[in-house]
Order: sequence, then C-alpha cells, then structure tokens
Amino acid sequence: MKRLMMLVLFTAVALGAAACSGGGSGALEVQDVWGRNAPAAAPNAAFYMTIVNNTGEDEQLLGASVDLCGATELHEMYDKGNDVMGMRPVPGGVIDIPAGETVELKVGGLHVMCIDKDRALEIGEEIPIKLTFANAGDRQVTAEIREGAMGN
Ligand SMILES: [Cu+2]
Repeated sequence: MKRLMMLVLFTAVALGAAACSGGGSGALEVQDVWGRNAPAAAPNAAFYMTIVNNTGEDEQLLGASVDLCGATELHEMYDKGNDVMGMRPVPGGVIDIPAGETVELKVGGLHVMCIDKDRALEIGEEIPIKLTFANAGDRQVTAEIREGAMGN
C-alpha cells in the first residue's frame, strides 16, 4: 500500500511538472465565439469569445474584421455612474492577453463591436470573423449566433 502511494505521488508530481513546463510550447486558442441574434433594423451587434494564451509570450488582440459590419471595434463596458453602464473603445485600441492567461470577451465586459451591420443575424448561422493578433497574425474564427436578450 505504501508503495502504491509513492507511485501515485510520483505520478502526480511528474504530471504537474509536465503541465507547468509548457512555456512557449502551447498555442493561442480562440474558443466559444458567439454573438446574439439581432434584427436588420438594429444597427449594431456584439461578438464574444474566450482567448487562451498558452504561448510563452504576451499577446495582443489588435482588431477584428467582419464582412457584414460597416466597422468593427474592440469595446469594453464601463460604469458611467448612477447604475448606468456605457461602452467605449478599449484604451489603446487593443486587448492584452498576457502569457499563460485567459481573457474572456463576454456580455457586460469586453466585446467585438459590430457597427452599422448590413443585415439581420439569425439564430444558428455562422459568421466568419478575422481576428488580428500582434504575434499570431490573422486568425479566422467563426461566431455562432445564439438567442440572447436585447441590450448589453
Ligand atoms: Cu460596444
């Protein structure tokens, strides 16, 4: 029994070491890209995603481009005071994704803002988005349109 415990311990330590030794060997991953459905009459839309930086280097999301959007900006929500939330372009125009960290673009926080879209976004459709990163360069991802409440 004691020997088994030692083996388990050793395995756990070995696995832990393997998991921690990944500096620079991992990839930049963009996961769970989605947006809310919106009628054609709504001028704007937002897209959300999770960006995982498993590389050993700090990364930055510099911008995004979506064909059906007249313009695309990286936005954040902020407290305007009196319980009112507003949104604005992120400071410096970029979103930092430090080495080893995960940054979520999510409802009520960071998002890709689609301005002057030219049509409706229907539930279930897939919208191609080109993301531009400082190190990884251009990355093509696909947003799934899901049903969502109106407003940000
Ligand atoms: Cu916005």
